[in-house]
Amino acid sequence: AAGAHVAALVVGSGYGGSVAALRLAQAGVHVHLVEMGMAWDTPGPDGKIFCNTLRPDHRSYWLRERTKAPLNFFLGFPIDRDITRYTGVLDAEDFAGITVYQGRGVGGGSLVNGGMAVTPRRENFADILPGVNAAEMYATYYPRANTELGVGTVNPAWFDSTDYYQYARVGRKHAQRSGFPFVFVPDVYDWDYMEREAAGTVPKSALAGEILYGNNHGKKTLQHTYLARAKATGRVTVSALHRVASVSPASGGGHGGYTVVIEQLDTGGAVVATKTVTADRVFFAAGSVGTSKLLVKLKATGALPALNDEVGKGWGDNGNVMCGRANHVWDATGSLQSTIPCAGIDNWAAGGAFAEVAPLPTGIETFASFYLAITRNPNRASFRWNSAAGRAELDWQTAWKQPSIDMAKTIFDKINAKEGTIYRSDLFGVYKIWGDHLTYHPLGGAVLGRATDGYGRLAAYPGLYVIDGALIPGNTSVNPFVTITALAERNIEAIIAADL
Ligand code: FAE
Repeated sequence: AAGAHVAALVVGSGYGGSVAALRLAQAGVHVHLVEMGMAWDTPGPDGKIFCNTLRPDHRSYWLRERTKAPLNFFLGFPIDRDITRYTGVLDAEDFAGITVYQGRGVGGGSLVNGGMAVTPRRENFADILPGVNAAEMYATYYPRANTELGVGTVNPAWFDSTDYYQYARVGRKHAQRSGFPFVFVPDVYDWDYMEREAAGTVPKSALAGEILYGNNHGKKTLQHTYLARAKATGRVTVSALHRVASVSPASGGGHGGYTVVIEQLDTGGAVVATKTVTADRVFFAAGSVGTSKLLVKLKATGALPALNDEVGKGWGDNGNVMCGRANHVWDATGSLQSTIPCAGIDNWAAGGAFAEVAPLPTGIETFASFYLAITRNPNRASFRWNSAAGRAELDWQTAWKQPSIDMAKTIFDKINAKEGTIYRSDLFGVYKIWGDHLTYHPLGGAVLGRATDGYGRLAAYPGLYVIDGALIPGNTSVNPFVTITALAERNIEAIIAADL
């Protein structure tokens, strides 16, 4: 309602926002959680909340007339199809040199991601965030994040016997024959549930191709973990399909809090109402891209002019690059594939390459091994406000993926040489080997200790904080959400102790 006042307003309901909401509420603070995407708590006409990866409908993409699948070709043919424009769960947000995939809805990226829940090696963490006490992170905040998120690992005996991980066992064989360490990767998918899916005693999700546009069962998304506990406090109000458009000091500054302008959206993406709320504190948790875009806009348009010049900078793609390999006919990867990746190839020894053995759940035998590599890539981009166009732009260039391709080749050139195999060139276009046009892991744009103080405070504006992936300077060396969660746990604890 107009003129409403809230103690704490959280912008976005992904990992950072969910941690902030829970911990503030537990400390007795009333929280208004504002999320631009849908609530994703109501089944559609088919009885399901989310649609299947193989049969995308209007629920799949955020405001698109055509799907934009990360693997957009098969055997050289485009696989995208027309859909009805709708506030779907996956945003494929196009910038000049890169498409950035993000979750949209209550639960943020947890709604669409693979659930791979990886704690980085301590020495890598110390390189990436040298200003953060690593001993504290590994003794307290990483364990806390892992517990709250419900992280677990596949039962190795089941892994060895199920048809659904044949593709990963082929990946293991090839990795080991080339001398690479092969590791199981923890995940927040309920592994017991997956075994029951295989046994046919519960509805299938991961074993029925669900992942990219949401899982109807099995995955412990934030809706089932942090957000469920936050709501149970009775102090958290969630507004879905509401987008924060502006934050500025109320009554010209001082201690009057902040005026937050919120746009209510319909499922076609149109603004149907504009509301104004006053908040004592605002936590930016709109994700690396969402928070960066908001902050550069608010600085440039005069709403928050004293934000420092580091705002918008230090953005990276976590070194994401994808590729496929064509196997011999005796190395079939299986027509049945679990969508949940559970293992990977570690060649961090080469200076920075980890490749998850990813599923290619097409429902038919492809003889393909598919990988998402996370690599060390030093390139960083910036968000800038384009006042003529009225939008924030990112200056990433596709060619900046080359260090990631070079790193990924330290793994796959060797495996191909050993196995006598070649790269697939039909998955990302016609004769295109590398998926170098996208990232799943946007990071940075409001880097800890640069755009903010050492705990995410936007120092020029008491009561404004960043608490999401924007704090991390472009790379985590592994899949990022455990680190985003652990860092948020660390920061909110300090903020509650010192500021409230
Ligand atoms: P995020 O989860 O993106 O949440 C931000 C929320 O803010 C979203 O719900 C937005 O809709 C909302 N929002 C944005 N702007 C506004 C606004 N102006 N007003 C209101 N709300 C707004 O941020 N990571 C892993 O660790 N393991 C994986 O296996 C993995 N797989 C992935 C697969 C896919 C396909 C994708 C897209 C991502 C994957 N990720 C994975 C990345 C992970 O989901 C991501 O790093 C986190 O979700 C980022 O968390 P944040 O809290 O920063």
